[in-house]
Amino acid sequence: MCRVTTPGGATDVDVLVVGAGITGIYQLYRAREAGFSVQLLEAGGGVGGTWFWNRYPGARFDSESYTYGYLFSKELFDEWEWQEHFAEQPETERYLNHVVDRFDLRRHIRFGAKVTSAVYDEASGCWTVVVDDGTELRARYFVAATGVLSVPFFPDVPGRENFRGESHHTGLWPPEPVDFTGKRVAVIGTGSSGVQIIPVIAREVESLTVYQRTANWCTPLNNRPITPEEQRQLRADFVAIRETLNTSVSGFLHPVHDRATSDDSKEERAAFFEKMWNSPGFSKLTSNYTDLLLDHDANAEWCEFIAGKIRSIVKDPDTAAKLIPDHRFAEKRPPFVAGYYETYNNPNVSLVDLKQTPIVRLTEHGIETAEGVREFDIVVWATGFDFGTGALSRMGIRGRHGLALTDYWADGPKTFLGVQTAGFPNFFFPGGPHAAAGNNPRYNGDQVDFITDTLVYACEHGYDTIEVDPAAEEEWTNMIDKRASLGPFGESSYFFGTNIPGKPKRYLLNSGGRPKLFSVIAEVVETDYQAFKLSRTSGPTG
Ligand code: NA7
Repeated sequence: MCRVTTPGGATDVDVLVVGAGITGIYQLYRAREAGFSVQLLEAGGGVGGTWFWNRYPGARFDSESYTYGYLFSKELFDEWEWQEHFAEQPETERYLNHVVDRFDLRRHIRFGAKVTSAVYDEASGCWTVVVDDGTELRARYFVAATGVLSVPFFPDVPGRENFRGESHHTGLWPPEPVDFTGKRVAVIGTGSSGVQIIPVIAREVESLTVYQRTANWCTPLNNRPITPEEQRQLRADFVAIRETLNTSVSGFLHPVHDRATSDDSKEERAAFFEKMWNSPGFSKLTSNYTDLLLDHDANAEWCEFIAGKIRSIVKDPDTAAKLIPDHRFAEKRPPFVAGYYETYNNPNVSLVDLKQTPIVRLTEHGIETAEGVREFDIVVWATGFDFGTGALSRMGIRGRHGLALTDYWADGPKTFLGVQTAGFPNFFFPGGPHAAAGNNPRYNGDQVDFITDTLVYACEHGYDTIEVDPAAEEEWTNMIDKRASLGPFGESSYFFGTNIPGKPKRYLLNSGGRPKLFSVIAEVVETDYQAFKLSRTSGPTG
């Protein structure tokens, strides 16, 4: 039984978790099961994290539901019947509420509690965390599970505050439904969120104008209900599914292809691309030709295949041309869609290409571009997030000698395993910068498991202070930088932070994926946590 906190001692709680998203909930569960006292603070009014805030119409998984949900309990896996291969946001929010109640976690969670500062105290080895209502909590371990896509980005468009109609960001969607019926609506942004909401609201609005800066390579999600037979099979295959997911580089079930484009004739390639087009979600990335992301011609041929699809779906050739990207496939994170291109055949839907006619400003009643003003009742900002470091850099985190995390990371994040940074003892951030790329809950879960095991190890060996060795941090961070170009994504993607003005251009993911994470974790364990400085700051344990 690991307990660090003593009644009336230096801390209120052993482990303070911030964020009730899928990672924070799991961290709460694991730390409590290990015997620590745990408190979770959540800024929102309910659990879900991403699946609480992104409640815009059409928001849904593009990882398969049963590969995204938790795998730590077979009973949980058995009893929760996902309705669709790619669940919509309300189902996911219900699922996460079910998990919290099933494992009696709600009593450890405080909602509406936004952290404004978190400061390390060297004398006691504890963190003092302040909430926006002024409450202070002292914790031995501070775990920020605050997510990588949790700080919505609003571009600095002149006059944005002047618009007098309704404005909503997809990542900050209101709990009460937005009524689009008969409204003139603008959607700015055509990333994964924009292309999800566009076809859904197009059915309700009077008119829809899409403001697109960069076209994206969208391919069909190919979602469908899970049949009763599939439900039975999923349960029968639980162990095999978990094994496949736990050994997969990106945390998906999709099998890796064994052929390069040059292994097939032109006709065979066309047939294979058709198969990819009809395959579910991310398999277009994970199960495509092995040279797709490495060979320019291979990538260009797949792009030309998708461009052909766009031309065949979208009736107006000018609109189709605007919808065809000029970057390679996977330069940006590819979105998956249902009826997106078809939407542009509706007479009430139009597309503005911001590369030809940039936004000049927002007026009180609409949007002005180089071609004039269009008036709207509702403007939807689907303009993305401050990825990776956004939330961590807004929490007032200070480590040893009062060093601000934002100063230490001024040139980009420095981490070990994407879980700790030197000079900030007892602070962990699973699911933050330098995690792997792929199905988030899988590798975020790996990090939570590692953090919990580390806390238990420290506790069992009489330590209560854990701080990564700067040399280990440097090695991991160099590995991230060195392998940045090996990842699927390009420098114009938000994975390099380039969507945020002024943000340093650094790769924010671990291109080594889960295999690299697992191999370094194994080394850490074999060497008795040599990558960390373990010490004792407080008195005897309670
Ligand atoms: P994304 O993928 O970052 O997309 C944001 C979109 O907003 C993208 O099309 C941007 O164009 C556009 N954008 C950003 N700034 C502007 C300005 N100033 N003017 C016009 N358009 C702009 O965010 P999403 O929310 O769609 O998806 C994020 C993740 O959520 C996604 O990857 C999934 O994991 C779920 P740009 O490409 O920068 O030219």
